Amino acid sequence: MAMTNLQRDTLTKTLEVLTKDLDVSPAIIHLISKGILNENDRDNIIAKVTERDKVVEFVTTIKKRGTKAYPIFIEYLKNCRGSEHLAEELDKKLRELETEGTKQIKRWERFETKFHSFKCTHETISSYQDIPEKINILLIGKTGSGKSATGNTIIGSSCFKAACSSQSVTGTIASEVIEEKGINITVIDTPGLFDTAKCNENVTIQNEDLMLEIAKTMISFNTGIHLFLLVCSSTVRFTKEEQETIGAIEKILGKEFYSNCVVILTNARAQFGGYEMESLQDYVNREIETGGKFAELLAQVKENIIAVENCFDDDFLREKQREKFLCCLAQVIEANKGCVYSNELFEAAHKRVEQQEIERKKRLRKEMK
Ligand SMILES: Nc1nc2c(ncn2[C@@H]2O[C@H](COP(=O)(O)OP(=O)(O)O)[C@@H](O)[C@H]2O)c(=O)[nH]1
Ligand SMILES: [Mg+2]
Repeated sequence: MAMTNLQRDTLTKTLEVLTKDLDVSPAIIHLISKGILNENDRDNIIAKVTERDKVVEFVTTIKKRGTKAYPIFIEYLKNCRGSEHLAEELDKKLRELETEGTKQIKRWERFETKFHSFKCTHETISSYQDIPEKINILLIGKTGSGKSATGNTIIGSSCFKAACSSQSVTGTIASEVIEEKGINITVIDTPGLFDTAKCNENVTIQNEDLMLEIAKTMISFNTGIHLFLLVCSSTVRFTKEEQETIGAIEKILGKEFYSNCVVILTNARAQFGGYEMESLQDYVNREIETGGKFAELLAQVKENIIAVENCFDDDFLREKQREKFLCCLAQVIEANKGCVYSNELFEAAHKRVEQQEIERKKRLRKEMK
């Protein structure tokens, strides 16, 4: 079994003191006698020119030698005259990292219970057996809702440009592909749709042009869309503008899109993250009880809703959230039994947009007469 992350991190964090005080030759002999290192390893270590580089090579090598390597090395340090303090340093650092790790896990668990309203049957996406090997995810929503940032959370790096202002950064449709534990995930980011729900003629044309472009792009993907992520900011009230945005999306894509739709509430930390704040589940329950427009949307998407924090400044939280987020998405895809928003549906959407365009021109001609 591989050395644990905790053991490896301890060695990394104590490398400085090891390079100063470790006498590497007797340590190599001891670890060879215990079957941790071999002659080849010794030659590689000794071949390094400086003492410092020898220690670095030694530590790098034992990190790859399984869980037993660590306790055997510590035991050696404890029993080797003049190296006892190194054993103490490593013990101290390991305990420090352990406490830190426990704290981080607790912190994540608190966010996890707050951000998620449905249970996942597995803890990693690769455990979902009944999902396709290729998954297409399309991000839609208003500019500034956090589509690009959500795309980055899914991909796990800053591939999509997220804005610092409310201006739309994604000028055209952008897509990124990652391979996640044997599953190919394509994330498609779109420019701000329906930025203003005033629905004046220009905005309508912009939206329709964009939907045409999306439909065309989708038709070029031969597997259709598994998930539409309808991105809304959790800190922005679900106003008439939000409703109209969704209404306009529905008008173009058809009601069928709800079957593959998950509502994503961004900026989750500000809305649900605090100790005293309500959880996403409480929020959903409250909305359903009140029975407004948001409750209608929740019913349409079968209460598939996830809160996400795209701006965690902590790698651990980012990774944990990403893992969980991917599981939630896999869970929805599995529950959908692989059903996709197909190319045929996109073609129908495409035709609807074209038809709307013809009617708009007719209307304009009439008005000009
Ligand atoms: N604090 C916080 N800021 C976010 C979150 N998601 C997006 N943002 C910020 O909101 C702004 C708009 O995000 P962006 O992804 O560009 O929105 P888009 O126009 O829908 O693509 C950017 O400044 C993001 O950094 C989030 O979950 N938390
Ligand atoms: Mg964007």
